[in-house]
Amino acid sequence: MLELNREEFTKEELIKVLRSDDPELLQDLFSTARKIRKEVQGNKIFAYGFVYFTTYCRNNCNFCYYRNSNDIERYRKNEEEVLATSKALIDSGVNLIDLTMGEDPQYHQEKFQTVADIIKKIKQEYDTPVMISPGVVSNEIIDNLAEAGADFYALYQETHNRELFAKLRVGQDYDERMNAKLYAKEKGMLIEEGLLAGVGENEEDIADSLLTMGEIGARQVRVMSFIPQEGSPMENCTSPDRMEELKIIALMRILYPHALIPASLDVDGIKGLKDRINAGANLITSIIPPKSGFMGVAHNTMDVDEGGRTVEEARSILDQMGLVIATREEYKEFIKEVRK
Ligand code: SAM
Ligand code: MD0
Ligand code: SF4
Repeated sequence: MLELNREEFTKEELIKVLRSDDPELLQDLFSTARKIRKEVQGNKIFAYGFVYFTTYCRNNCNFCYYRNSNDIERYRKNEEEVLATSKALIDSGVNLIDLTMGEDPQYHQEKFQTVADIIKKIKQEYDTPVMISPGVVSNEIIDNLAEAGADFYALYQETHNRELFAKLRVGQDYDERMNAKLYAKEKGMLIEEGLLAGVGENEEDIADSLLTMGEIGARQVRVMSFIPQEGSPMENCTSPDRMEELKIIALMRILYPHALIPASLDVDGIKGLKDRINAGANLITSIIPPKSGFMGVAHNTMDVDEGGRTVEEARSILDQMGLVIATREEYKEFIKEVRK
């Protein structure tokens, strides 16, 4: 039996847990993860609003619906629309706004000035933390985004196996992506690292990713199960069994007790919330206002217009679990501690 209640795991031990289907070990894994979360933040869970404001993208990631070659309807929202949706999300009780985009050539051309202006307004007028998920951008743009006040830079490697990376993020450079993240950290932003489950990785790859997340100093770490996308090269690949994602969430919690770890509503909608929180996640992401015309990523419309991806809906589920959504002030306090 592995001893789970500790922060240090060797790579071999991680692999052993990832390979195990021993019910006793798994029960122990999830209850240890929950216990650690409770020790760190009691019954509080954080919540992020998701604002995917341009779905144009120059890249061709094989797993993604929004890849450039996919013949789909796209949108690019203006500053006013982004601010209105952000404000609605803040009023509904989210702790942070995640400004996400495809790698839209138009924003690159104007050096992200519009994005920097939006960040400043959300920070100054709405007094709310901001995460920026722009894909790979130049150091100069990172400087501008940091200066505008962005708190978090999210950029997921998806895997730390370079060969697999090349198959997933076709034509993109592994080091360029990693270095953008590290540069953002150097400039004072907190960084989020992430991986995809079910894209051809093995247990050793996952263990490498879990350890790398800590080595690069990521303060938010995520895993999302791959969802096949219509019209993409991986359209006919199967979505993995969710146990893989849940085990990874629990291992991240045990390895990194203070990390922000999302339960993303993007993978299985609101019905997937409980299992992910029970695996040790401490943050709900991909909250999107209904009927706003903004989309998700992996499941781009699931539960959105039905009002399933709202703070209110999440709150009622957490309530049954004896948990509550933290206030913005509590979240700010948390990241202040994390920064120390
Ligand atoms: N375009 C930016 C980028 O790629 O970094 C930011 C947004 S991108 C849409 C955010 C993340 O969504 C990806 O890094 C990937 O982890 C996740 N994602 C995209 N397609 C997915 C899919 N089919 N299933 C699960 N997750 C997916
Ligand atoms: C989420 N759909 O949190 C969002 C997205 C980008 N920073 C996050 C993948 O699940
Ligand atoms: Fe573009 Fe991001 Fe999708 Fe890749 S994952 S195609 S960079 S939107």
